[in-house]
Amino acid sequence: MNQSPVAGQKQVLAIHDLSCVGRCSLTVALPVLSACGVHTSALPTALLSTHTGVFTGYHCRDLTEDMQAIRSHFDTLPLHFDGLYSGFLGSYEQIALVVEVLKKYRQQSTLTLVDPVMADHGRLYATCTAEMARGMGELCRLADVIVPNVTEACLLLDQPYLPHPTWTEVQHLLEELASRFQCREVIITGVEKDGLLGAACLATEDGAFAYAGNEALPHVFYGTGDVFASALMGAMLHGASVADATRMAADFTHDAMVHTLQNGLPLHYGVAFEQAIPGLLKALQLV
Ligand code: PXL
Repeated sequence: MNQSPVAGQKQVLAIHDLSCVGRCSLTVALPVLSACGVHTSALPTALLSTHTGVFTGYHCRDLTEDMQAIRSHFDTLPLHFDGLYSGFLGSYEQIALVVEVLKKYRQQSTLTLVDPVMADHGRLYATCTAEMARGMGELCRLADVIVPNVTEACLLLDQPYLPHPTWTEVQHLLEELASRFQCREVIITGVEKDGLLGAACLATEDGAFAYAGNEALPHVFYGTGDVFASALMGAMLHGASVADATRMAADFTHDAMVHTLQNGLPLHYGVAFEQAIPGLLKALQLV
């Protein structure tokens, strides 16, 4: 029983929660990566009725025990992944398990992307403890690419939150993250520059910084980090450089926000990335 891929088709393991309502984590990663032609398998970390960003009274089940059982079964299968992509975790104990999974499937050519989902706007998410935040650093150490937002970048570096970092401060954060976690590429999302909002990246190979921004929209959106990181993963698996992938993912995320506003959709259900998929596929030259 071989997991033989369709010729040239990339395979990814997405390690995120399943939030039943409110586009984020797996309900973003699976459709976005599938649209990019990537065969995507899932290792769910938690089951929630909604995301935790705005809703209250949500159901949340930590799936650590199930993950152990799933991993044991995976161990009996001839699985191969070209990409490993982790995000929101359900417990501190899970971090050691995810570390083992990344180590098991990581090879020379595997793209390991860790989104250290734990906080935004200077505050930890409701289910994330300070212990978990520290543990996220262990995952980052195993990554080729990390995608924190500004709050997460500051937390990973044990430094006070910078609400509006200057470009020089952003460059410093990128360099510090690359050096502390030994990542090949570092991207920080939610970066303001010259009146735009977007993402900044550093490719350590040539030390080049890049920025991809769009008009800042005066609203609070949810799940946009997942929309960005999933598109970034799809683009990088298609061979895009980190700077090009950052531009495509930033445009895709911005498009999804614009569609959400244009259609008058409620913001707490996440952004309408579905409408932005044709543009992403065009940018990737897949259509
Ligand atoms: O988008 C990050 C995210 C993922 N999963 C859950 C969340 C959040 C952000 O709030 O609550 C459950």
